[in-house]
Amino acid sequence: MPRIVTVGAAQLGPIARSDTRKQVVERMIALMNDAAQHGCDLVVFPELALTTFFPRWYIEDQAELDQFYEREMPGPETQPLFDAAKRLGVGFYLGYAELSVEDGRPRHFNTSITVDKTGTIVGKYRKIHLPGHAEHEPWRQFQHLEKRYFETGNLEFNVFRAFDGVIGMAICNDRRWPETYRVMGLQGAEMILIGYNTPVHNPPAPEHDALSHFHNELVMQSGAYQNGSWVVGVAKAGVEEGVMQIGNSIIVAPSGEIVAACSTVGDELAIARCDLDLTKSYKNTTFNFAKHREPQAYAMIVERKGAVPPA
Ligand code: ING
Repeated sequence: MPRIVTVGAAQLGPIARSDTRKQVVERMIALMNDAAQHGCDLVVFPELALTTFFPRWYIEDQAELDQFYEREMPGPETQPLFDAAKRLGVGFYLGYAELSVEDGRPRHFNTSITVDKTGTIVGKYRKIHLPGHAEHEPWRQFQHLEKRYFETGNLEFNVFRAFDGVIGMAICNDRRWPETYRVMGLQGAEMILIGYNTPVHNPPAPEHDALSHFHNELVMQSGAYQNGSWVVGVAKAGVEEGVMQIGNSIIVAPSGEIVAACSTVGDELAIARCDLDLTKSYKNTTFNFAKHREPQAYAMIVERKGAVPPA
């Protein structure tokens, strides 16, 4: 019996600072309804999907800043998403800003969860690769203060069983780092879910702006192929509070081929029937880690003192 998971990349267009969570959740449930009508088992929403991408601003007032975080999941405003999952039989990946109290102190994380068809949270992840900067940098057209507003994730890269397969999660900048995919690939990941908010313009390297779609696809296609895994990448897209963010949401097969893509920068659902057993064609051959990887060799190289200094 083939293990087919029908996945909807549920891209969101811009979310204004003034948009309420109720308004955003209604947009998300509309996408879930559409997904259910097309037989989806799972939809993937973007990173920080409940609010505008607030790290673009330098916000000094902690109370104002904390308004962008969720203190509970589900909470009153997000419970309708969990109800919809159960009603429709469609699970979801959700990215959000998490404010929790741990070790007796407030903790702030850029977090994602996966919820199954019964409306149960089956996986949680906190973003490890936090891009940007921690201090106000007025020279930038817009800030990218994830290093100020979030702590480095403390839940590692884990995989979990759901939707009849082995599922992993990452968030935005994580997708640019090969280690993200390999750590989950070594745990047998068959599908890696990733939400992102990616401005076209990268102030430290404007020469990369024209390559933003190419780099987005490159990293997810290579991560998928080199670990024999499906990869689903979903954007918060469009001009959001004056900042153009890429769309380019895609579903990538273990072959590295893009099998579904969004073509707008608004709310859009791109759907693919993903055969989880297709992963075996790569995990059992080219990327049979037990047969072909040489971790001892890598360890030896890593042990060698320092890198060759650039010319
Ligand atoms: N956003 C961007 C991302 O990694 C970025 C940051 C943009 C890095 C462009 C490099 C180039 O897609 C988040 N939220 O990580």
